[in-house]
Amino acid sequence: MLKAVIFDVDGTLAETEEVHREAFNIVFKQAGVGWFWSPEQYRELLKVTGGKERIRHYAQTESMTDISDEDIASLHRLKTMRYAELLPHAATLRPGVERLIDECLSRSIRLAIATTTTEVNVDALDRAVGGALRLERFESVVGGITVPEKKPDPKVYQVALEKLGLNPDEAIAIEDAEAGVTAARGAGLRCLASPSFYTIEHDLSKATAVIESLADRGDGKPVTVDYLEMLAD
Ligand code: XBP
Repeated sequence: MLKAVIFDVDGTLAETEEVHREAFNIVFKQAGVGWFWSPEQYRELLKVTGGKERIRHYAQTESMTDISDEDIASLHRLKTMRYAELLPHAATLRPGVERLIDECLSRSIRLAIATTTTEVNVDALDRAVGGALRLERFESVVGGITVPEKKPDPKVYQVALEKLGLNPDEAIAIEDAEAGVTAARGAGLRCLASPSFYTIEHDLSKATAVIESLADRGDGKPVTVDYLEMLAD
């Protein structure tokens, strides 16, 4: 029986990756490191999950071996601040997200978040969309600070399940990216996947089902709680 839905954030709740990219680039410019991530580059760089990990990976590809963990942490801290400033001008929830959250709440389906992004970014997203996420009704928000092991590691989903006190067969994950699907499946969860702007070419074949969006499964019908309950491995 379905008791909870665990949502990914970036690309699943909202198309936020362009905002992350812009925030990274502003901070790189201010810091004078001479880096700029184009959308094409960023598509590749997204294979490295987590902002700090992405910066470290890029520094290595640029042969910048003397960059310290403190330098990376400082760039990332500034990027998180910049992201929160940019978000209100850019964020809208993806189609069908608000409707599904409302239906879950009205049917006593519990809600949680499992993301690699920094936890404060989830609050920033809820504020940017005027509280439409209903974040105060989510029982747990597990992110990259709580769980340093980033997706595709299943840890973030395992911790979300622990916090809910549920077995994997009592919940379902909603994801947009290959690493996220791998993480959810690794934790034993069913996983509904809906590709986003940056993950359109990802291999989502490990998902229980792949749909266009939460508003349109591909046949014009939205994702409902009944549909989620029906999804089985
Ligand atoms: C997506 C990510 C994140 C963001 C950056 O996370 O890979 O790393 O791009 O976030 P998810 P931070 O899809 O799991 O929400 O800079 O805060 O790490």
